[in-house]
Amino acid sequence: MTAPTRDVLLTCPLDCPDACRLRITLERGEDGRERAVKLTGDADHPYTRGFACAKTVHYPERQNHPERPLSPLRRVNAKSDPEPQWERVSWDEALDDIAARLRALIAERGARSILPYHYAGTMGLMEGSHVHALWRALGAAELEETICASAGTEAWTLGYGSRLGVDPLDVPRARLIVLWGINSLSTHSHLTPQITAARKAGARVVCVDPYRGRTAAFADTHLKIRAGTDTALALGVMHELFAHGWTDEAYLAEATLGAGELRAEAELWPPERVAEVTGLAADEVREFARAIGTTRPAYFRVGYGMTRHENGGTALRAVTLLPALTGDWRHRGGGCNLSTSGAFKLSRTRLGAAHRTRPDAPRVNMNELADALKPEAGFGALFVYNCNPAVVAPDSERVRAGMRRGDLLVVVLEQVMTESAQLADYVLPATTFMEHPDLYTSYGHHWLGYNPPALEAPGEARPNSWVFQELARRLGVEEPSVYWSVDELTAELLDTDHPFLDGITPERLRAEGSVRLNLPDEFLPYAHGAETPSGQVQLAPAPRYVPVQAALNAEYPLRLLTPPAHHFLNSTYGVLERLNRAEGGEPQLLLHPDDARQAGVEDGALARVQSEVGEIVRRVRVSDVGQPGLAVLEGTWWGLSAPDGRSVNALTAQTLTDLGGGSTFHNTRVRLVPLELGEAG
Ligand SMILES: Nc1nc2c(c(=O)[nH]1)N[C@H]1C(S)=C(S)[C@@H](COP(=O)(O)OP(=O)(O)OC[C@H]3O[C@@H](n4cnc5c(=O)[nH]c(N)nc54)[C@H](O)[C@@H]3O)O[C@H]1N2
Ligand SMILES: Nc1nc2c(c(=O)[nH]1)N[C@H]1C(S)=C(S)[C@@H](COP(=O)(O)OP(=O)(O)OC[C@H]3O[C@@H](n4cnc5c(=O)[nH]c(N)nc54)[C@H](O)[C@@H]3O)O[C@H]1N2
Ligand code: SF4
Ligand SMILES: [Mo]
Repeated sequence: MTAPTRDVLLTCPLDCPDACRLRITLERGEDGRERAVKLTGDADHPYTRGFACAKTVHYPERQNHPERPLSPLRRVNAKSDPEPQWERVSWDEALDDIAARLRALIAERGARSILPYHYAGTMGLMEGSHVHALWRALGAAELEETICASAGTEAWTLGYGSRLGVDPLDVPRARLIVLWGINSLSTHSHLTPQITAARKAGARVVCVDPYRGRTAAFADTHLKIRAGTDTALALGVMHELFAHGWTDEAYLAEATLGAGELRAEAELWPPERVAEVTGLAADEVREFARAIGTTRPAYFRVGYGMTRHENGGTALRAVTLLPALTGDWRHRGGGCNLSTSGAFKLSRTRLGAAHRTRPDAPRVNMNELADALKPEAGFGALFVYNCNPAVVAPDSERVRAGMRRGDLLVVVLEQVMTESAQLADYVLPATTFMEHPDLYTSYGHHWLGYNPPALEAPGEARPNSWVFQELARRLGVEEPSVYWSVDELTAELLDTDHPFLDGITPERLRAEGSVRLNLPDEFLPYAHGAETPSGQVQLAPAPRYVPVQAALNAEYPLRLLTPPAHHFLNSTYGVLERLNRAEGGEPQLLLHPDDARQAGVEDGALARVQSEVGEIVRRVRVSDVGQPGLAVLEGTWWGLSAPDGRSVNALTAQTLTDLGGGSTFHNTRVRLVPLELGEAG
């Protein structure tokens, strides 16, 4: 007899632009409980088009993982002991004790000595965003969520205001597609069918990336740019656009401010100078500019990759101004996309109790967690959820040392025993997106999603919101928004007159599950101006190319990129053996043959990779994917998969970007030292 099954449709909660509509098969076991057994994409969703990515198809395995924490755990040995030992405790015991310790801390040093640490493990508006309300109501430290998108966001905002972009379903109309600093085949895989449709209709695809990853290999042309030099390339393209009269003067006059200043800066960048800085050939620059200047519509898809350098905000701003010069914003399918999130004009004033943010609360840039965990910074409690800082935050060895402090209360609310959870005093078991209701926006398309709870929570797993409300009660928090249900939050968020949300009621959202924003059929967000204070696309001040301070030198001759891996979603799937194997079983360093010779390491050998911040050991793969001087380590693997048990972020620094206080994960300079024979690492 086959077990009874049913299918449910849910939005993927992960930090990925695609926010897919998933079809999940649930099967009732002999114990009477339903479990997810299969996951694919909803064939009826116009953007998801029936497929899930190579990683999330395995989500059920992650959810049903035998080592998933299903009850609160209290650490019984010291955090300095590398082998954690746990005892199971009840929710009441855990929450009573945590609340008592927080109360004592608040009495002694104020709520400002509590540091919440979170990012986008779930993109849910309730479980990801609104749950911060507790900390604001208490007056805890305010975490600046800068690890990913803040440099790009600020750069975009300077030029255009809020982040609107080309409708992804219009991409097949483009005749030139430029994928600039984005590995979209891995990180935004549902754009691929749109690009392929454009290509079938004659479009050319150009990828600008320092190394030949999946997307560069897929493109018709790969511009193998030297990392951190995109501003120079963008200015060089502008030079050619102005010189050949390829700019759209009518658009510049009507919709932009500052074209004269930008032109003066671009005149300093003839292709020969660009070639020197970027390592590309002058003719490659000319040819690229000609394609951009003479092909309409041209669609630019930019990613956050190019922003993860000291000068990354400016780089992104320079690139995103190109479609304003060509007037592409007036052509359906033309323009640019960094993120579509600005189109979700929800009423956010009380989301996460933003209205209760205290101007005097200490602010912590999340890229500077290593510093914030030094004893002298004064924090007595760290509360981690939706995030795995021991692996993903820069300077991760110092982060781990801080978490091990005996005088710091560390609570980790998690679905998995991550390396951060291993460093906790308390691990609290969290539910997954199939087990709690939530609402989802997207940063790659225009559908708003609602998920009902599809499965009963296993064991004692609880939603973040439940945990925070239980703590709030124990701490005497009165702020009403802390206690909202998903229905109350939905009503609040949809309580707006913005035309993009016209006709989208909570009832309709719950009934349909996935609802397209009420955008005009022909969505040309910047055809006549922008959402800046002037109402115009802001071209001034002109972006200027500034070389990174961490310049390569004899001591540190290699630039290290650490971009996402195809089979991972940040560190979310690190627990799955199957996906670790699909990525090659261990993280491997891609290195140019010239550099391998120079360093005296051979293909397949282990080597020490040293930066100014730390050291790791990795196996080397010799390959000409990039220019000489470039090294690549794909994926934020769990340390335990590496030969030395260390995370790649043992090498990266807290250095911030020029705009937005962002992370600089691709900015690291390193050197290689061969590992002596017989040396274990
Ligand atoms: N499979 C998979 N998908 C993911 C993720 C994942 O971990 N795995 N993570 C998700 C998240 S949180 C995010 S933020 C996105 C990130 O995805 P993307 O926006 O694609 O950003 P990155 O992958 O960091 O970088 C993209 C590309 O930029 C290149 N790059 C690095 N430095 C430079 C530079 O100076 N100039 C140029 N032109 N290119 C440069 C890198 O080599 C890389 O190929 O992906 C999301 N999707
Ligand atoms: N070297 C290097 N480092 C990087 C990057 C890089 O390119 N290179 N990328 C950076 C980027 S772009 C980002 S966005 C960050 C991402 O860093 P993180 O935001 O830490 O993302 P994940 O590693 O996916 O970890 C998210 C965790 O949240 C948990 N989680 C998911 N849903 C829930 C829930 O409902 N409740 C609770 N309590 N937990 C939940 C998951 O189990 C998972 O362990 O990493 C950054 N770090
Ligand atoms: S991770 Fe991204 S591509 Fe994969 S299923 Fe989720 S939303 Fe879709
Ligand atoms: Mo990210």
